Amino acid sequence: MAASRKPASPSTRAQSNAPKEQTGEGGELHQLAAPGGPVLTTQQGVPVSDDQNSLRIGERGPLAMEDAHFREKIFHFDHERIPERVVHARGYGAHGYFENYAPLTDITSADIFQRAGERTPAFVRFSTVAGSKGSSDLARDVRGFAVKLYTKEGNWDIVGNNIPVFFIQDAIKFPDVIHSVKPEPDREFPQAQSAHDNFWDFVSLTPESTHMLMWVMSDRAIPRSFRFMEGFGVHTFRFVNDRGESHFVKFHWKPKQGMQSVLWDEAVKINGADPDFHRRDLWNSIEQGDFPEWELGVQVFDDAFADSFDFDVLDPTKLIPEEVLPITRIGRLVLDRTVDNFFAETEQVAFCTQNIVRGVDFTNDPLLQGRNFSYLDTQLKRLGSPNFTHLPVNAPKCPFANFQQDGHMALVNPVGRANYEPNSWPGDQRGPREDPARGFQSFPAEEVGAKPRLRASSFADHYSQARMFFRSQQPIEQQHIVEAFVFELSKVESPAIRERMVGNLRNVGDDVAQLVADGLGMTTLPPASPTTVEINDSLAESPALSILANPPESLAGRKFGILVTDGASAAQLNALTAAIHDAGAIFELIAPKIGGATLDDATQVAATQKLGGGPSVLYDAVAIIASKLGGQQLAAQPAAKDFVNDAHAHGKFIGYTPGAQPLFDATGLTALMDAGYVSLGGKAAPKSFVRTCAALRFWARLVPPAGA
Ligand code: HDE
Repeated sequence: MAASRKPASPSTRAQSNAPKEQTGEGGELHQLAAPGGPVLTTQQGVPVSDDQNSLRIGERGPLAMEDAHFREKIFHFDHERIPERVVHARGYGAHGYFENYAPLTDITSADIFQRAGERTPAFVRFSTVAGSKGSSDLARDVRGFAVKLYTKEGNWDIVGNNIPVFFIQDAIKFPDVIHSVKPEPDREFPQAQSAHDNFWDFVSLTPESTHMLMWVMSDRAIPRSFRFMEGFGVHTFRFVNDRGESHFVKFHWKPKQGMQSVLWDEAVKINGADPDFHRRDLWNSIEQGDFPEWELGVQVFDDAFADSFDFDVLDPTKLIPEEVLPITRIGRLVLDRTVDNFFAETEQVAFCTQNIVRGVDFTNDPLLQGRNFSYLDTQLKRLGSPNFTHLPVNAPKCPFANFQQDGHMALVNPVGRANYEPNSWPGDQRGPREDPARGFQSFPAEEVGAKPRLRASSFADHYSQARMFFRSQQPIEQQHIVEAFVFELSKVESPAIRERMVGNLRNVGDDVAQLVADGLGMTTLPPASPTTVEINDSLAESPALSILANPPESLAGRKFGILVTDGASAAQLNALTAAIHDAGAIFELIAPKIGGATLDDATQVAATQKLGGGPSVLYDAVAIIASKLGGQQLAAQPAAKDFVNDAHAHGKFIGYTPGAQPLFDATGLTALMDAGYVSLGGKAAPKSFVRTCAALRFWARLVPPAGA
């Protein structure tokens, strides 16, 4: 795998000045500038002689106001923050490119789709929705999947999520759903959690959220990595071709790495062990040259399909099953460059749903229409100036020119006399003009009707697809959904809210409602909530909606945790790491001490984690390569016991050498060892262990015995 390379940072703290020594008042040496390195200066370029002490009157006296360096430094520090995003505050971005497979001229005039093999630069930001900027990555939540494509005819933002439907049907309810999920306003907790009264109060009173709730309670809401999740444009958009013909289109991002999620107990523990689990994973994989990749898929359809489909294609609480309308893969998105500066790029990137290009257009999805107001508005608040488009991450990479001018921090300042058009100034003084041939065209959809404030009757079915989603899951996935409802509703203090939610779930299915009610200790099943339309029970299952029904093709990109001790077999360790490498996976060594271990052939291996700092929840599979003495010592260490206990409880594959036996004895696991435990003895064993791990979990261990 080739290592990634970053181009030199466009801006730098370094100026080319002579080397310099800085000394404090008493002549004490604080810092030696590297030979040829930069001199520290103020923002005005004045070299600083002492950055350790402020100017004062007398040795122990007050500070002097005239200390401009001190005041400038503190002033700037005081203003380092910009408002965090009101939603999707916690996120992580990376650069890459989109590569188009084949010309789509028939269907869209979008320039990006006109030529086979052409690459368009891209920036992607993944996020959680509810938590603050510093919250943990493994919150149960929807993930944002926002893609900015710097096309030759302007920037196109596909601001999507990892779930293809949404909580609400009308943008006017967005402040309500978000207020309800955020920390409660009087107490400002819980952080980054939907498991509290306000959220469940709102959603139980908002039946249109039921389909989305099924997704959010499913494993989709606790992805193993950004790399292992799907993305969706959610709304129905339009593709418009050169002849002005429109087709409807839905966008999908399909991860080449396959889908994978963690278990809820793992999520909770990962949040403690590594709150940056997802961002670290993305950063590391790109830095290691293992570039994450998604294919862009489209479902393209016409009015006739829209009219015949079971639901309104403008309703963002509905999806079109792949089995009903297949997805065509039209290109790939590759992330191959980490950011140079988190603030400049990931924090200041401004996605706007209204950023579309010629060949793409909106539909009347009321959520999309509302978003088109919100995003521009929010960027002005966050970035503080209409000139946020001048920031490098937001600026188009194609030429751009207009007569907009001035404002805070204008970085692009046109020269010349004309700042209006039409004008009669000659030649290059006249400035830009429209291009009727290549300019953006809105599809001239016909719109007629009165101006009511209402919800279309075609949006009224809130349960049929929720039921279809549940039925499309594998039994273990259904079990996880039920457990998530039980967990979340158990955090709800008000019994009336719990009952109302179970009443809604009865419309998804009495089976799921009963299981949740049992989990909550309800003695009777509350009555089903009233529905305005009949639930369509004949929707076919959609296997594409299940993660487990669509396992990854390989182990590539997965991570092993290998616990080693002093005296462990070098041959076994080397055979295992070679097999992991061959599978395109990676590993970390965990040792009782961070200094590493001395193997039986006297080689010294460095550890990535100290035992306790690298719990098994951070890995997809684990192995214990221990000497006899090493295993006995591990058996006395709580962190080693947690390592194997958790690996067992989470259905992980566990490779082991005979030295690990005392640890299994000490934890009581010896009696529970199943086919998910693989002995690493024997020449072919490491390879076959790694092959076994491709199943990602030994699911049989997690399925409760029948009748339990
Ligand atoms: Fe957003 N959303 N949203 N949203 N959204 C924002 O814009 C909003 C919705 C999504 O990484 C905000 O820049 C309204 C659906 C992503 O920077 C804000 C409605 C979907 C991101 C906003 C929705 C999304 C945002 C906050 C209801 C999936 C993060 C900061 C109509 C299709 C982008 C910002 C990033 C961010 C408003 C619903 C996805 C306030 C009013 C549906 C991925 O403008």
